[in-house]
Amino acid sequence: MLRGFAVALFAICLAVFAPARAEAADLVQPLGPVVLTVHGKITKTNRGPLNDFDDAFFKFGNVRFDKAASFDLAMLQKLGMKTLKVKYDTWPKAYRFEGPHLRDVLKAVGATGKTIKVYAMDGYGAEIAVADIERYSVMLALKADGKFLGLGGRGPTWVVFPRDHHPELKQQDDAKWVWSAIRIEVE
Ligand SMILES: Nc1nc2c(c(=O)[nH]1)N[C@H]1C(S)=C(S)[C@@H](COP(=O)(O)O)O[C@H]1N2
Ligand SMILES: [Mo]
Repeated sequence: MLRGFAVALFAICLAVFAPARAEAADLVQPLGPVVLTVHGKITKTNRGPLNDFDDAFFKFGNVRFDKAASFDLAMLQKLGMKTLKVKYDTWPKAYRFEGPHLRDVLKAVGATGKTIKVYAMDGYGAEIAVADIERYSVMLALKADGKFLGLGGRGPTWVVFPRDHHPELKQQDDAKWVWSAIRIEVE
């Protein structure tokens, strides 16, 4: 009787605390080259402050953070690769993109902010409302037509909106379609 009670109590404790612990678990360490760094209002991280020597490229861009979530390609792929076919008016053809949804990237880092700023290698940055990321399933594309987006091209990541699926997105220009994106600041 007492033993049964103890077992039940243990099971309840597991049920109550296990999900909370899973939520709080930090990200794994990237094994391959880091292609995306997320910082700002996030609760899950896997690295400490920017180091002036090691993080030379970020230092060059006057980037600052105390902790961040760094992703290699495998970590981004593990968030769940989605597919999206898009033809922008000015493009020569339609592309079939593959990558995680931005909402899943934000979920993985425990983002709590209302807007994000996506920055590219050339210093370009664009603000995107988290509400739009939720509503439109905005993609962080890693691949186009089966090939990884590379450095010197539009890679390592490219923000792509499902503009052919929503009439209101058709009116929007592509200022928020940041290519060569390497950093996201959650605000
Ligand atoms: N990295 C990066 N991404 C960017 C930009 C940029 O200057 N750098 N310009 C944005 C703007 S304002 C537009 S209109 C489109 C331009 O896309 P294009 O390079 O195919 O002309 O990319 C968007 N993404
Ligand atoms: Mo633009």
